[in-house]
Amino acid sequence: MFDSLSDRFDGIFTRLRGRGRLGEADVDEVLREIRLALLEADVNFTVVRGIIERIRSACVGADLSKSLTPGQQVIKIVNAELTNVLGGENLKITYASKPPTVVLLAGLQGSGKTTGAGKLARWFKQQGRNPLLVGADLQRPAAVEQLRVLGAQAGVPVFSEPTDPVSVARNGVAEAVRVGRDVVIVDTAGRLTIDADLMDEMRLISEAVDPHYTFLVIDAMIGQAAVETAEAFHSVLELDGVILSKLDGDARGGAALSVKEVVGRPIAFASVGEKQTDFEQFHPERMASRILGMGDVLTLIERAEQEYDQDVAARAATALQEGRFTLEDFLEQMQQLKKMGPLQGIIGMLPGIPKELKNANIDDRELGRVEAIIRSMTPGERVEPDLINGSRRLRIANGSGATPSEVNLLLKQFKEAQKMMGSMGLGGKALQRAGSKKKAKKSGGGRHTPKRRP
Ligand SMILES: Nc1nc2c(ncn2[C@@H]2O[C@H](COP(=O)(O)OP(=O)(O)O)[C@@H](O)[C@H]2O)c(=O)[nH]1
Ligand SMILES: [Mg+2]
Repeated sequence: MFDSLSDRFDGIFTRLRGRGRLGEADVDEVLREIRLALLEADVNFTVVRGIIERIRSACVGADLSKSLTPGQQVIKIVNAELTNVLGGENLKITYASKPPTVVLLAGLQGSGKTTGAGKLARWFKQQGRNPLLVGADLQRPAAVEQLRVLGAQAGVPVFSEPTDPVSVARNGVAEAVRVGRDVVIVDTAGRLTIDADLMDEMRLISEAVDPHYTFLVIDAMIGQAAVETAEAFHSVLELDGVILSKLDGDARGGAALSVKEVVGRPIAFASVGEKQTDFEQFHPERMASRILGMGDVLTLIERAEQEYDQDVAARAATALQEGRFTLEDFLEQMQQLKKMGPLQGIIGMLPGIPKELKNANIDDRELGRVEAIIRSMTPGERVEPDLINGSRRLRIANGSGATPSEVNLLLKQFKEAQKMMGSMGLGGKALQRAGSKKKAKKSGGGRHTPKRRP
C-alpha cells in the first residue's frame, strides 16, 4: 500500500535524522524532495502545492534552527499535514433515529461497489446492526447473484426483484421497515465512464430512497483521476464520503491524497483485499503514519480485537501499554496472527520492521519456526530474554531445530520492535489517546450530521 511513496519518504527522513541543525536551504531541499515524491505518487498538482506551502509555513513557525532535533520536527510537521490532507478525523457514522439508516453506494463499473456492499454489511453487523442488502444493479443478471453470495457470506439478507433499479431501491427500504432491519445498503450499477444515463439513474435512485449516507466507491489504482470521478458524482449526488478500494494493489496514493482536498469529502472506509475481512474504517492519522513508515499499531490492534480472542487481545494491549511486552505475549500473538489473514499485510503495519523484512516473503512455515524457537525457551527466558546466554541459546536451537544464529536473529528483532514501541510511545500514549478519543466521542456525539434528520 503506497509502497513507493513510503520508500521515498523513508529515504528523505533517513537523511534528515542524521542531520544537526537545518538551515533555510536544507528545508528547501527537503520540501523539493517531498514535492517530487507526491507528484510521483500521482497526487493532484494543486493539492501538492497546498501541502508544500503549509509544510513550509509550519517549518518557519517551528523555528527549526532552534530545535535540537530538527529532523524529527520536520517529520512531525509532515505527518500532521498528511493527516490533514487525508481528512483529519475519521468519519463517524451516526444512525437515523427513525430506522433504517440508508446507505447508497455509487461508482464506476468495477470500482468495487458490490464487494464493498458485502463488506459494509459485515461491518455494520459487527457494530451490532441488522443490515439489509439491496441489489439495484439490474444491468447484468449476475450482479444480484454476486451480491447474494456476498450477503450469504456475511450472514446478511439480500433484497432484489426483477423490476427496475429505482423500484428495487424504494421497495428495498420498505422491505427493511417491514422486517425490522435498521440499515439498508443499496448496491447500484456502474458504467465504464461517467455518462448522462448513469447519472440520471443514480439521481432517481437517490431521490427515491433519500439516503443518509451516499458513498462513492473509488478504485485507488486510478490515482488522481479519482478527483474527476468524484467531482462528477458529487455534483449530482452530494456525496458524504468515499470508500477507497483496492488499496492492496500498487496504488500510488494519488487518489487518497487528492480526493478530500478537492471534493471536500472524507474517505470513510478503505478496502484492502478481496476477502470480506479486508475492510476497515479509514483513519487519516494512521494512514499518514503508515505512509511515513511509522507503522500502524492502532489499526493492527483494532483488527486484532475483531479477529483475536478478546482476552488475548486485552492482555496484549495492556502489555504494550505498560511497556512489558514479552516473548510470551509475542508467542500468544503468533497463534492469533494465523487467524488474521495474509501475514504480509500485518507486517506492513508494524513499526520498526526493516524494509527487507517487509518485502521478504514471509509464510506460515517461517511463523512456525519462530513459534518453535519461543516454545523451546523456558517461561523465565520468555519474560526476560536477557537471560539467554551462549549455552541457553544452543539448548534452544537444538530444541527447536533452528540454528543459534536464527535464535539470535529472533531475539534481536523482538528487542528492536519492543524498543521501537517504547520510544514511539505507542505502547502508552497512543493507546491512551485512542482511549480518550473514544470517551470524547461518547459525550460529544458524532461529528458527522446526516443530511436528513428523520
Ligand atoms: N484486490 C482487491 N480486489 C478488489 C477489492 N475490491 C474489489 N475488488 C475486486 O474488484 C472486482 C470488481 O469488484 P465489484 O465489487 O464487482 O465492482 P463493481 O462493478 O463496482 O460492483 C472484483 O473482482 C473484486 O473482487 C479490493 O479492495 N482489493
Ligand atoms: Mg457490482
